[in-house]
Amino acid sequence: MKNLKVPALALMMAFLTTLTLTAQQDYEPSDQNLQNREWFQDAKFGLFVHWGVYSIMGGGGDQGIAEWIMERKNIPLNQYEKLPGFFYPMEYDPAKWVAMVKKAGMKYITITSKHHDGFAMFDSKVSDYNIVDATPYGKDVIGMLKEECDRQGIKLFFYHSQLDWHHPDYFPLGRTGTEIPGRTDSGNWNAYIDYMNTQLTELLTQYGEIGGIWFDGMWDKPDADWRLDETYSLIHELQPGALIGSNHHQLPFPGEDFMMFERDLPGENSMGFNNTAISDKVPLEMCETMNGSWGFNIIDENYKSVRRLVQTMVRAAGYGANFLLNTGPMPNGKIQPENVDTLMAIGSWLEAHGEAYYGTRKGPVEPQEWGVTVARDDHVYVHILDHPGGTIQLHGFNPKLESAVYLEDGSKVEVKRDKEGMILTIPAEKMKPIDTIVVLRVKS
Ligand code: FHN
Repeated sequence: MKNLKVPALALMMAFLTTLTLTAQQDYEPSDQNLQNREWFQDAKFGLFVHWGVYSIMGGGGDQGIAEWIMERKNIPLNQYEKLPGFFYPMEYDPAKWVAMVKKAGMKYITITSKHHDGFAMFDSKVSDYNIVDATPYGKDVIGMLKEECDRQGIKLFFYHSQLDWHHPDYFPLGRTGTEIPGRTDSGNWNAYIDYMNTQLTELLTQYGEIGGIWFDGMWDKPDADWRLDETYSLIHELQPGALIGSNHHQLPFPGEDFMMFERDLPGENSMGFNNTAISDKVPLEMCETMNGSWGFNIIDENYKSVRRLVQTMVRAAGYGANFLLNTGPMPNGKIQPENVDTLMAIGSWLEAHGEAYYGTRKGPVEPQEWGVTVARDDHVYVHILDHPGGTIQLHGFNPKLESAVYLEDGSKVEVKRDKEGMILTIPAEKMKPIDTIVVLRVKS
């Protein structure tokens, strides 16, 4: 979110509290929805995809989030509208994308159906400003991806921006994009919400069963009536199993099925907008970039290391949160090779250590500087991420054990106990560069 200062944040929070009243108050998740929430938490790891006509500009030579270029450079509306005319991703191969996702150990994809620039990356009938009607490519990249996801057993979610810098009825304007020349100076807000609901209906009826909708952008208009009740009811009526989440940085509103944290672990607030409690009612998800941008940025080489990303993924699991790792595909339709390399390395790590990750939930010991615990059935996995070796106290956790071994080689781990809980002794030579995993089998 752009330059969000503290007073603005406070205002936004106050508004969002009143918004909960208009969300889907009487919502009872269907059985399918509850099952999907379990699936989601078991699945744990997904690919976030920010792909749009902004990708052509590759961030325009600036560091920073490239999908905001229309706003950052104040590109006049009628000039930005030329971009779709250049969008021809001739190397787009959804079969390759999905195969890559599987090799990376990911179980779902969340792709931008529409970002803040208002351009629909799917076949929309309600406006021509979409990939089929406005680009020479003329194909529904999202429909193609969905077919491949179905074929290869990957779930597909849609990121959908409620904020829209392009639509003439997105008026009064919000906090962002006010300097973009050519934006509307009048408009019918309710007509905009109708338009958004029509596009959502298209997304929920054209592609078979989807994973859910990942909303973003309400924060742009802290005083608007977003008619959330209607939108959420519509989604749950069309696909009761679809999971709804919204990146409004608040505890979930009624009608929402999961809660997300942007570029911060739950409870952290390095970004300045994750200043919220952590829900214990719905599944959690953390999203993260591989460099500093969501959309493709041609100059940003500030890539996070595999070690850092795996450790963040594992730490997120220690809070009970999924990890949604982003890539910004290039305008030719290929995934950046640097990102592919990183994903393959994470995939190899997961192949060897996935037992201690997939299907787990937050463990019995609160996340610590040294690492986290996660649990599945009678197994507790202790992930030691940042520790020189020596003793590790598991505060408040002292059950009888069947066994305590290293995941790596099955050898025994020395366990002592005191009144604080269990103490593991990990010799320095047993420490792994990314994650040293101890498997505790608890006696029932
Ligand atoms: O403004 C967007 C941004 O471009 C990106 O989509 C991220 C992803 O979480 N969300 C917004 C900022 O909060």
